[in-house]
Parts: sequence; C-alpha cells; structure tokens
Amino acid sequence: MDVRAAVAVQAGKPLEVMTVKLEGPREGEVLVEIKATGICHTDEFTLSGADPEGLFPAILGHEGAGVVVDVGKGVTSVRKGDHVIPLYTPECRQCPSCLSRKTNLCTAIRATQGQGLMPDGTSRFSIGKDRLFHYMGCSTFSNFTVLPEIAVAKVNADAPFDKICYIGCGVTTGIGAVINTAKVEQGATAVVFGLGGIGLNVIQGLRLAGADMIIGVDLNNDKKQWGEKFGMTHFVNPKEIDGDIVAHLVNMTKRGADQIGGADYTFDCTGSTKVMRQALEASHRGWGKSVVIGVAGAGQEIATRPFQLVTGRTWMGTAFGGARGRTDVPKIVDWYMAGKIEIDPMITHTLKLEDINKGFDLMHEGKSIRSVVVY
Ligand code: NAD
Ligand code: AHE
Ligand code: ZN
Repeated sequence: MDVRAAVAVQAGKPLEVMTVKLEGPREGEVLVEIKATGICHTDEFTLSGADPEGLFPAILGHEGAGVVVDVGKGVTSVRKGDHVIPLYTPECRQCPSCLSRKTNLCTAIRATQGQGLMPDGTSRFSIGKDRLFHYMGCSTFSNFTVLPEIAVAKVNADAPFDKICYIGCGVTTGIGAVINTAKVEQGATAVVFGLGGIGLNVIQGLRLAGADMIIGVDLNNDKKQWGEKFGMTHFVNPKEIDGDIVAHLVNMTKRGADQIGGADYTFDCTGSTKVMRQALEASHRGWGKSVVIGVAGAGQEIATRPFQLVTGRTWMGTAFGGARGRTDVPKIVDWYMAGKIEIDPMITHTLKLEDINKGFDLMHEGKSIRSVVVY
C-alpha cells in the first residue's frame, strides 16, 4: 500500500515527506494506522548522525499511538480496531531477559531491530526498488507502520491519540526512571538535570513518589516555570552560579547533624557525558543513586574518580524507564485517564506531517517540550 512518511534520507539533513510503499503484516506482525507521534530528542540524535546504530534511508519516530488495521497469521493478543502504542522495547514474555524479571530489556528481536529490519530480516518499507530501514522497531513518522505483535501495547480506546503517543517514550521513561529504576521513596531529595520532554516527566514521577526536595538544573531559564508546574521545588542555571555546579548542589542539599550534602537521587536527562558525571558526583555519599537517561553519541564515554563509587554512590541507567511495555504502558494510559499524571500541558506544539521539520527546529531552539505530529 501507499503510505505518507517523513524519510530520513541522510544524516544531518531535514526529513523529506513523501509517499512510500508499505507491505502488509507477515506472520506474528500487525499493521497499525498511526494517528499521532511525538518527536523525541532520540529521533534528533539519530538524525544528526551521532547514533552508532543510525541507518539511512530510514523512517524514524518511536513515540506513537494508533489503531490496528490488519493482523498477520498467528496473531492472538490484538485484533483489528484495537488501540495500541508501539513499543521500542517489546515484551515477549518468553526470552531469558523477560523471564528473569530483572530487566525490561526483552531480547527477542533486539538484533534485527538494531539493523533496521523486521524480525525475519527484511523491511516492509520501500521506494521503488530501494528498501527503507525501520527505526527502533517503530517508524512512527509514517501514517501506517508494521510492528511485531510483541511490540504493541493494547490501551484504553477512549484515550486521545495526540496525548497518549507521548507515553510511547517520554512519559514512561521519565516516570519509570523514578518508580522502576531508582525506586524513589517518600521524603527523598532529588536533582534532575535537563528539563525537557524527559526531565519534566522525571519531575512529575518524583512528585508522585512523594519526594520533598526536587531541584531542576537547566541552562535555559525558561525551563524554571516548566519545572515548577510539575513539582520542582528549586531551580539552578549552572551559568548563573558562582563556581562549580556539583559543589553548589551539594551545598543546597546539606542536612542532618553531620551536614553532609548530596541528593538521594539524581537523573541525567541531557545526554551530555559531562552532566552525567556532575549528576553522579552530586549524589549523596554512602547511598546516592544516579540514573543515566540521556543517550550520548558514538565514541563518547563517561568518567569519574572510582572514589565516588567506593564511597557508596551507585551509577545506573534506564531504557524506557524500566517499563515492561505490554504490561505497564496500558496502566500508564489509565493513570493519565484518571488524572493521576499530566500530559496535555507538556504537548506544546501540534503539527502536520508536512511540517515535521519545524518540530526539530523548535527542539533545537529550546522552544518546545513535546511537538506532536497528528496524521
Ligand atoms: P529535550 O531536548 O527535550 O531536553 C533536553 C534538556 O536538557 C533541555 O531543556 C536543555 O536545555 C537541557 N540541557 C542541555 N544541556 C544541558 C546541560 N549541560 N546542563 C543542564 N541542562 C542541559 O530532550 P528530551 O526529549 O527530554 O531527551 C533528553 C535525553 O534523554 C536525550 O539524550 C534523549 O535521547 C534521551 N532519552 C533517553 C531515553 C531512555 O530510554 N534512556 C528515552 C527518551 C529519551
Ligand atoms: N542506538 C544508540 C542507543 C540509543 C538508546 O540507548 N536508546 C534507548 C532508548 S532512547 C528512547 O528515546 C534504549 O532503549 N536503549 C536500549 C536498547 O536496547 O537500545 C546507541 O548508542 O547505539
Ligand atoms: Zn524517545
């Protein structure tokens, strides 16, 4: 069938909106009409050419919501008409990782997903004789896409597509990092570096978990009011303080008889390896946990003095907030429908597919939290 897609033709170049061919679902696959998709910083990361797994030409996008319009042979868990959210972290419930109960990183299809292909090693997208790569197993920058059955979460059909698409990455990643990965407790102190589409969801996750002191750090002063909307209690712009940001944060979080500072939990939501180090070192001696959420480009590495770890800090990371997609995503949609979490105010821009590059421009300019393309 003919579909409309924004194609990443080449690294560092704007997406090109065009008509491409999509083959129907094969065994174990579903065809989904994508109704809306968010634009995440990770799409920009891959488009920029910094992603070691980046392939071109490809159809990017991994934060979608839509309706199942056809199913391949053997599909049993969803049917035509179901509302679904594509999952870049699938949940097969059979691989050693799923069975371990220790991780959400299902390995059933990770190898082919990283090669931009469906599990049988082929692509469903093409232009003429040329194949187009899938992206993160989702390719939501197309009005129709094909996904493995294990990579869709069936969700409440009353939920609005243009809001719940954000649960396909940003919302789940931010809230999940707090609840599943860091396991933040009531009364905790926390620092969130980077108040964008992910960081603000970390902040609302911290509010949900009952954290007392929530410090937001961003180079952009406009983010202060954004953080405050979702529960941030203090804001720091590293460009506007005297001296080192780590010492500043340690000082702000001093408490107890010994007056040792450092946050119980810190989160990197920037993708800067320099910030990742600051986040670790701003966590509390003896028990601080620092969670890396941001993704960094090929060749970049993190560093710290081993002393930081010897003295009891834990450096950890999270993908998709540790969420098991088919199990947890429907619950997060229900939290949204029940008013337990907020999404609407974070969706600052709604665009047509033809204007998708404007969404990337707004992200670069620091003017958007989330831009959503509505088909
Ligand atoms: P975004 O562009 O919306 O927000 C990034 C924010 O960081 C901006 O507000 C920016 O001003 C701020 N920032 C940049 N450099 C900074 C610095 N040195 N100090 C303080 N603040 C700084 O991006 P996003 O969509 O929120 O994504 C954030 C990161 O998370 C990206 O690296 C993205 O690829 C990654 N991500 C990871 C996962 C995962 O599963 N681990 C999921 C989604 C996104
Ligand atoms: N391809 C990159 C890795 C990018 C990455 O870490 N992606 C996260 C999701 S970001 C969503 O916005 C993820 O899920 N990682 C786990 C995985 O299996 O990719 C690189 O550096 O190679
Ligand atoms: Zn994302």
